[in-house]
Amino acid sequence: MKIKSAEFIKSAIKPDHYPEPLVPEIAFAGRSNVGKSSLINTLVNRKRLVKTGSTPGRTQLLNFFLINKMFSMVDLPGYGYAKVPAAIRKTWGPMIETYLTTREVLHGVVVILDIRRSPGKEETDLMAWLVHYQIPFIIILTKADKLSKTKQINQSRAIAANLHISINDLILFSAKTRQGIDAVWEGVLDMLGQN
Ligand SMILES: Nc1nc2c(ncn2[C@@H]2O[C@H](COP(=O)(O)OP(=O)(O)OP(=O)(O)O)[C@@H](O)[C@H]2O)c(=O)[nH]1
Ligand SMILES: [Mg+2]
Repeated sequence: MKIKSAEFIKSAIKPDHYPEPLVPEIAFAGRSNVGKSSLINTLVNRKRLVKTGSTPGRTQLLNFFLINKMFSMVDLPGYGYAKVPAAIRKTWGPMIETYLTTREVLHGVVVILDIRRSPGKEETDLMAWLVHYQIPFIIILTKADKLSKTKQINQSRAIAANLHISINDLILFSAKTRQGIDAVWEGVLDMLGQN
């Protein structure tokens, strides 16, 4: 995918603040610190379009980015970070849930898992929930560079078994080496109906 433009549009919490629903949208979801923002930066070839960081809970709002003036990527706040104050944490679930259930231009979700971890309850709940609402999604195993090739395969097998899916339904990715970037783009364009 040739990126001609990638622009930050706005941050939002409530539907009133979302951008006008003019273009199809793809949302990026996953635990805090898993690498959602890094994945977006890698996909659009920009080092700092989206803020990333070593402090989990960096992204706290829904952030909308317009790509090639054609579709949007929405960076969702990470779930499951205990150190975020309870008051903020309580608004996160509803904020993400409202977005996912009401956004008419949402075409699909990129669910991001850390290749080194077994999926937790938040992750399996999210995917069950996406299935329930018939929202298309793809699953990325990121930070693949942290494991040897053999371990990448073993971990993918274990995660696929855990999720009761085929290993072919998992896309291995690294923001560091750019491994898997074409496969991620293919999945994203598929959800946008552009393949
Ligand atoms: N080695 C390696 N590090 C990564 C990769 N992706 C992200 N990271 C690092 O992981 C940390 C978190 O990355 P972010 O992209 O900010 O994660 P996030 O999911 O957006 O985090 P929150 O916004 O806090 O939910 C940063 O220090 C990144 O540099 C990857 O593929 N490989
Ligand atoms: Mg982030």
